[in-house]
Amino acid sequence: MEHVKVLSSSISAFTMRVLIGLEEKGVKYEYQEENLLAKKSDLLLQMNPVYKKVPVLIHNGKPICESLIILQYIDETWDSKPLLPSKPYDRAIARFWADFADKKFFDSGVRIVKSKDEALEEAKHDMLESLQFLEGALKEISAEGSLPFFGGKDFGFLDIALISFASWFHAYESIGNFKIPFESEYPLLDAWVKRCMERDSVKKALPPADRVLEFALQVRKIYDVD
Ligand code: GS8
Repeated sequence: MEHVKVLSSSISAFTMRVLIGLEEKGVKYEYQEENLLAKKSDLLLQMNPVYKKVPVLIHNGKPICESLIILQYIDETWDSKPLLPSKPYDRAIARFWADFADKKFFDSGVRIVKSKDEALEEAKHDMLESLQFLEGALKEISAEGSLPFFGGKDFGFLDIALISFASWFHAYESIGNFKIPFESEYPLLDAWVKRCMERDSVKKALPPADRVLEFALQVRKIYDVD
């Protein structure tokens, strides 16, 4: 009997990727919540001794770490319904933008949560710039919006990698005291977010926006930002 366990945090966009991936593939799993602001479990430290972070996927006792690597592992292991595109070029592009989201978009989000004044304004500017790049990527991949997803006609790897961050938009906007101009500036992303939110896998994995904000405010307090 196969056993799948996820070491998780409900507010972690990285963890949400893994949950959506498993759900899309119809894989049953055991869920273990980690309290990131308190003591990490011995199991997490043992399974991810390098980074000590969630998510970790434990498959038949063996750990896999790093959300994008886990998502690719899920895709290769349960290959009924592919998440990555079939052509090498399309796969490379999907991986490129997922990596971009982690390096650029996520980084600006962390800076919004942990900064104020000039640094906060800079972080907000960088986030809007990242969204502009993603709007352009979606325009290209979706043939000007005629296909519904970053995966083209199907919801796939890059959709999963990106949609998890939508759960943090409210926190970024509240802390940054600004409104991300989705409708006017990023209309394709706006429609795409709404479309993804209708999927059961996404609905199930994404936490309520106010819970994420509460967590972000706790982080801000710990870092003594204000
Ligand atoms: C990032 C995981 C991560 O930052 C991935 O899996 O893709 N590159 C990795 N996990 C955070 C929670 S989400 O912000 C985490 O576990 N933090 C605990 C800590 O830093 O101690």
